[in-house]
Amino acid sequence: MFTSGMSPAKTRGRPFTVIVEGNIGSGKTTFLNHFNRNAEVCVLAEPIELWRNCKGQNLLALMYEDIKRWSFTFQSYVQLTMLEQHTRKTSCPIKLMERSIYSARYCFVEKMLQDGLIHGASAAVIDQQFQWIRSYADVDVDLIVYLRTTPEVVYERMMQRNRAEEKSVSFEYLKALHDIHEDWLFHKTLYDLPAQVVVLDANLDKEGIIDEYRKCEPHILDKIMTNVKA
Ligand code: TTP
Ligand code: MG
Repeated sequence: MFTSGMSPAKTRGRPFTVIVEGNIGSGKTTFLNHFNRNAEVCVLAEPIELWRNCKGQNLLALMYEDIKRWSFTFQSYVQLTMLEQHTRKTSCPIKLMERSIYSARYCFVEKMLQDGLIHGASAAVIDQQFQWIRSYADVDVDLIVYLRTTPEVVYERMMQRNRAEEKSVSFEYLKALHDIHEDWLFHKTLYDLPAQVVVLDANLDKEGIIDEYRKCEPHILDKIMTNVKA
């Protein structure tokens, strides 16, 4: 299941940090909820409510209404809110996050760049901020869980979920995002990987997915003792 070699966990001074990645609708929130009942795990769901309400402004809706106009504003705010989650203090030995500054930059800004939906100058500013954050803030992670799906499955789920802001998201958009996630996390040909990757089959239905999630438990929960001792 591991697709890259083990690197020593950098657990001193911060929790063992796991980021959960995968396409829109791949089940990241469901995965987090599975681990939420564990007292040792600090679960940080994606700050989507902040994106929907930044001082009364729904940035997520604005972004989908006119991506070219709002891509920079939206991605800047995503980066800030992700930084806040990466650096949020917790007394738990394990931190589980939905997404990260890495996927915001490597998947979403990447997609916008590919499509000419973000100006090169705007992407450059996001990159400079991203590089500064990586150099001066502790946004290191210890494990990436990749919820691997097909674009067909996530498109179906997204339609069923029916988030108001996502009505305009096309199959082609999800397919392209899928390819980017694959290149980054599976083929490992796009950008760097901040930690080793565990790949799960997230196409499974509700019953099957719990067994698949359980496969991840040792990789996450066994870190409790390691981290307490560190
Ligand atoms: P996701 O981050 O994929 O979260 P989700 O809740 O849809 O995933 P899951 O079902 O697996 O829990 O996407 C949330 C929305 O925000 C989606 O419409 C894509 C958008 N988004 C961006 O446009 N840019 C970004 O950098 C991020 C992180 C999300
Ligand atoms: Mg979610």
